[in-house]
Amino acid sequence: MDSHTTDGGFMSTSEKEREYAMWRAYRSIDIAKELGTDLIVLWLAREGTLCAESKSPVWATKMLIEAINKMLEYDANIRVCIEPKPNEPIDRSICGTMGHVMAVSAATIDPKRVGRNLESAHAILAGLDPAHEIGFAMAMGKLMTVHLNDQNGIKYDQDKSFGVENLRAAFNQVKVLKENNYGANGEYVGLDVKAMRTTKDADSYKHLENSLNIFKALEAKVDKFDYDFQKKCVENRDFEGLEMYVMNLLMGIE
Ligand SMILES: [Mn+2]
Repeated sequence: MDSHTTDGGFMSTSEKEREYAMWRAYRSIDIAKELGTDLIVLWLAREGTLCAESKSPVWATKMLIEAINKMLEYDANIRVCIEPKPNEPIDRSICGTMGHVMAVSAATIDPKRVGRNLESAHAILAGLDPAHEIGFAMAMGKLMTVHLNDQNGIKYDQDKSFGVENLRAAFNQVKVLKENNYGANGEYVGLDVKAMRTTKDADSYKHLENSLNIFKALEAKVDKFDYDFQKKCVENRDFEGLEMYVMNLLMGIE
């Protein structure tokens, strides 16, 4: 909302405003240090274009890498955790998916300190499956934190309660996290969820409770998952059977 960042931060077309964005990034690092954390989540809200011809995507991508390098240089311990999103509030973002994060990370001066925060809704907005985005990031050792929520298709970022739109996709997110023991190294799984516009003040924590309860219920479903049956289905190439098994598990039909 700051008037300095109307046209973006690190890739604003104004040099003065790019300097402001760096000042704000350094201040955030100072605050992180005060709070005793080394993790900075970078949600690149306005880093992209509203008018496609207003800036070169080549230049803008290089500006982003340069800004991250400056942050890495400013503090030798800070880790930069990019939360990619393909659009909104910007029309075309520069760093939209896990693949983009991998490439940006590799181009910085210290790739081990640059990783990703997966948000379920942002993956869905990019037309991708959140569980696969989680899996890809984990395979690359880049999943620094997770923001779970849900999203009804490709429209504005909804931050719905976890699992309320696509229970099977939510199940698979919990499954990939549990199977790979996510959290064993102190990582957090967060909920990035918003109350519905119609919610009364007295109910304003319900969406958090609901998300947590759905997560826990899906954890119990993952614990019940019959890996022997899955193996048999895979050996017999009976994926219809496996799919129906998953649906029955989720519907509570034993
Ligand atoms: Mn988020």
